[in-house]
Amino acid sequence: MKFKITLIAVAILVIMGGIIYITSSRAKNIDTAVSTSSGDELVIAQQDARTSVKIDKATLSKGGYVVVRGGDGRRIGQVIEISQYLEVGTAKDIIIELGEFYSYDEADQLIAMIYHDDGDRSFNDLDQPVNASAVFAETGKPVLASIFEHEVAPSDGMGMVTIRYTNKGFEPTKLTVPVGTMVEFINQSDKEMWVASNMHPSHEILATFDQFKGVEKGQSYMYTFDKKGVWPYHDHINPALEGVITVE
Ligand SMILES: [Cu+2]
Repeated sequence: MKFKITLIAVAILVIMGGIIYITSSRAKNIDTAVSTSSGDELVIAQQDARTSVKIDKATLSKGGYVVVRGGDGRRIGQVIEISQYLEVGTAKDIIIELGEFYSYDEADQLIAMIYHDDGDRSFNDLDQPVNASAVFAETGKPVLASIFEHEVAPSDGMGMVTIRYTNKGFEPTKLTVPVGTMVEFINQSDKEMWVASNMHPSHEILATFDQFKGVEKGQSYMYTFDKKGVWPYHDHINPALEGVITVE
């Protein structure tokens, strides 16, 4: 009799333990689901943002980056600088140095926003911007959704110019364009193409002019030249193949 009662008591304890375990692991799953559905957020205090941008708090629902981009108040501009890879969760006090190649302009309105990594932990054009996370770096105020609608439009009536990348290299190799021109590099070669600003391998002459990865035949890379100057570039995979774009 005593043995039976003990057995029943043990059975009850095991069942209750199982129920508690299942309930708590379910609760965990629910938490995960909530945090991945959205919840990306950037918190920034008012600042000068001339040489660096300080992010007080970044909450990412997926691993990724905080990216600083240019902007003129009407549309989003180039990527200027990116943070290191950030894990899911909240990171505090991230300082993004804009680098010596960024020169402050009164008209600039820098925008900080979260990008979700595509899984390779290196920043490239497969990474998805979280537009709703975008804030102006100087004020910390949110960026209106309408600004993103103009993101891919070529600048102010200027046309798009195409450079072909063939097995012989870039054609034309020398090109002069007005400031604000979008240039499309199309890979028509049998190899991968990775367009990047000189000097190889650091690419610092025009640091934002960098494809950040190689693409196959048929794919292209677009870049808007919004800084005047002479910008030599090369294929990062085959650096002997070079070209130069003069922006006037
Ligand atoms: Cu290179």
